[in-house]
Amino acid sequence: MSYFSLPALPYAYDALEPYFDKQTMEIHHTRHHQTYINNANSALGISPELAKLTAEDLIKNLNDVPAEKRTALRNNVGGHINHSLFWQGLKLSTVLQGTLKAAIEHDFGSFDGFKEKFEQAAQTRFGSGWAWLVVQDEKKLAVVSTANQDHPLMGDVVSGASGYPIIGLDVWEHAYYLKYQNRRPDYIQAFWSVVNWDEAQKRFNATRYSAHSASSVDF
Ligand code: MN3
Repeated sequence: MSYFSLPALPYAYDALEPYFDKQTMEIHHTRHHQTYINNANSALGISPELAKLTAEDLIKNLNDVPAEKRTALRNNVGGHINHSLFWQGLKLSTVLQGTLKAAIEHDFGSFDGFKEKFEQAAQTRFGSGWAWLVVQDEKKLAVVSTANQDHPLMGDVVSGASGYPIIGLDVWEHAYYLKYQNRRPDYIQAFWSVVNWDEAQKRFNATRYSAHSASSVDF
């Protein structure tokens, strides 16, 4: 049986040109993401107990899954949930506004202050991993990064970072090598042109911090 399947992209593979190129998007989605799904499904095997859990349940409770499956599930359910979030988080020409904009300016001093932190996290993640904007403790925004396919919802103990992700950037070489080769900084710059701020706001709205920042003039 299969637990997870590849979600269709909400846009064409060339929709993010020239920032994220068609060939990378297609390979990244149909091969890399699909491989995480195949490996996650095969690690789950035939387990009625695990079948009841969502991808989010699984990564939040890795200590409860059988020890011999833990690493495979961490890497591959992590890969599945990270990429699903990544695809939804990309779109050309959206604008940061509303409560998310206000909270970013509040917590980082300015949008540029946030941008600098995020770029640094993405750039200095050694090897493969992700940079994230997260809400921590339902009351503040933070920039964190995780190694490999770790996800902030796995928590500090597992992934070294915690929080509810608002935006995420894949900095594995497979995400940029065809177009940018070794130039990760150019890829990170290109990301700012394709962040889906509408989706980010939607994710932010799912946190209690959003309601707090909307209702307070000087939060
Ligand atoms: Mn990837």
